[in-house]
Amino acid sequence: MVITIVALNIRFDLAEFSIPADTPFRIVFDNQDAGVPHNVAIYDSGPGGSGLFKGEIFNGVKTVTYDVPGLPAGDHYFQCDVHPTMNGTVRAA
Ligand SMILES: [Cu+2]
Repeated sequence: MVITIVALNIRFDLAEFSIPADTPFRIVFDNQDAGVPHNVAIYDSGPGGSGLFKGEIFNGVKTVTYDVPGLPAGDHYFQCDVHPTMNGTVRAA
């Protein structure tokens, strides 16, 4: 499964996405903010939860594909570690 996430103007273009639990997937992360570093990191519950995945931080404009390991069933949390106001929910079921 492939999820595409765009970052533009210090915002993600989606607030949540759903994936099958315990199944590796890919995130195509399109950072369109020139000269601005972003990433996508996933935590088990919310900010300060255990890290499940940490994508490389990189400056735009650039697209990087992350290989993400399978996540346990449940609702998790994703954010940009550089800008924690960029965040949303990952639903694994
Ligand atoms: Cu960011």
